[in-house]
Amino acid sequence: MFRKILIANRGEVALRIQRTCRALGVKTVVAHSEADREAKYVKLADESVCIGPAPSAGSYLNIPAIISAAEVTDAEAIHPGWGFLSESADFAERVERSGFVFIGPRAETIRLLGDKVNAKAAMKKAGIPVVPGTDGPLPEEPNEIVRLARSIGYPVIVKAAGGGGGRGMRVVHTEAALLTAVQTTRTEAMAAFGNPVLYLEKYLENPRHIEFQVLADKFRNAIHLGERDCSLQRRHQKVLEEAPALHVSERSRLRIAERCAEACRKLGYTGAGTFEFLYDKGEFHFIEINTRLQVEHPVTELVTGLDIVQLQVRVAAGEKLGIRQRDVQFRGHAIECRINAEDPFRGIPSPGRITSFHAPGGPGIRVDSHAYSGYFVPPHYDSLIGKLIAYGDTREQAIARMNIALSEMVVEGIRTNIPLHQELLQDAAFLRGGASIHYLEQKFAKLAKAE
Ligand code: MV4
Repeated sequence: MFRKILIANRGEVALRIQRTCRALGVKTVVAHSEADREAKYVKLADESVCIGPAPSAGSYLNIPAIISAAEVTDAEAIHPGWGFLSESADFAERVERSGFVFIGPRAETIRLLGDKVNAKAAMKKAGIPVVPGTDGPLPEEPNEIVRLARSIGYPVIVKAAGGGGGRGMRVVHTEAALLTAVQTTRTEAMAAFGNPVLYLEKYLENPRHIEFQVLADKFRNAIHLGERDCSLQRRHQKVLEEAPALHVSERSRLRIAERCAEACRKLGYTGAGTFEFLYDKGEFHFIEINTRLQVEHPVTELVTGLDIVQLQVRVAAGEKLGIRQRDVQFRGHAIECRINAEDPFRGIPSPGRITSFHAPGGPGIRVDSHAYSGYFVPPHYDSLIGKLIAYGDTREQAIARMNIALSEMVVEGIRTNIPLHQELLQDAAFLRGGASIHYLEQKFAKLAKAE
């Protein structure tokens, strides 16, 4: 096991990684920006190094500064958390070349799968159902593009190979709009990702977003930890996630999950990963894979009883996965509410000083948060201040526990989206389960009209 790990991230995930390191007896270094100097999780770490100014370009995205911090503190491995450099193949490569272990997949795997055209091709080859569309990059020739879109059938969606997570895509409903949309998306893709490669897919009108968690070691052992339903989102930001996914047969969930694990073995994937699917009319369609730990990993931890961060660290240290697929037991139901410092119904960030903070508790309640009374939420980063995760033997019990937890929770001095979660937990479509990725945006639109 490592002696010391450097955490190249901030906030909630920096604390989450520390907690696992402490359980493993591993020392921690937090690399932080000037804006995060006073945060309690920074003081809680064994060591801390200021790596630059508040804007992340000079700190959390500053590769030389992070590597220097690992050198001066004599850390052995670097955990990138989520966001920032967590899916940067260049970062992973420079970490390894500098003699440290990157806690995540190999740089070449991140590079391959970060290109969505390559990722789709690799998954198709590994036996995973993908969204119907072009089998490679979109050609430049206009007649070819028109022909491909016709063969897929409208509506289609133009996506950038370098995009993902909702960036660099455009829905096209008619042939008349196709070529302009392709041109605009190509220009944007070049500017945003330095990569003009595009691809086309059939646009699925009302799908759910269901993703599968995998873990793999360096000996081609791979397991899946089931799925999460992450359909409730707004502007590509997830709001509430749960496991297991409702109204999908166990047989079809396990079939896809097993294929994801098998794809990891074939690809020589290592570490934690998430396969994202659109679920539409009873079928799963792969869209992309995230090669990092995800914000919503706790719901999977609660239904499996496993510590995903611990397993991530262990496999990075070269240990074999101690768990076989048949050892993974799924039990109960878990729901996560993301607590953001924002105006609840308009979704505008609300940074500032938290004057009073009280975390809920009780049976089946987990709070993952770096916030406390007196904490200043900096305006420079995303507005996530923590997560409330409720577990129950049944979904009904998890919802009941979450309602109590939300009513107990106190955050004063800033606005939060707690009222939105309280509203959502009473919502008939949420209670039925299986709402689509557009449900929450539509609900917001209705609420705005009613005002
Ligand atoms: C799609 C789609 C419909 N059809 N692809 C958005 C984020 C990126 N991960 C892929 N996205 C989508 N791709 C096809 N062929 C709809 C979306 C989409 C979406 C997907 C997951 C979660 C939320 C979403 C919100 C809007 C659109």
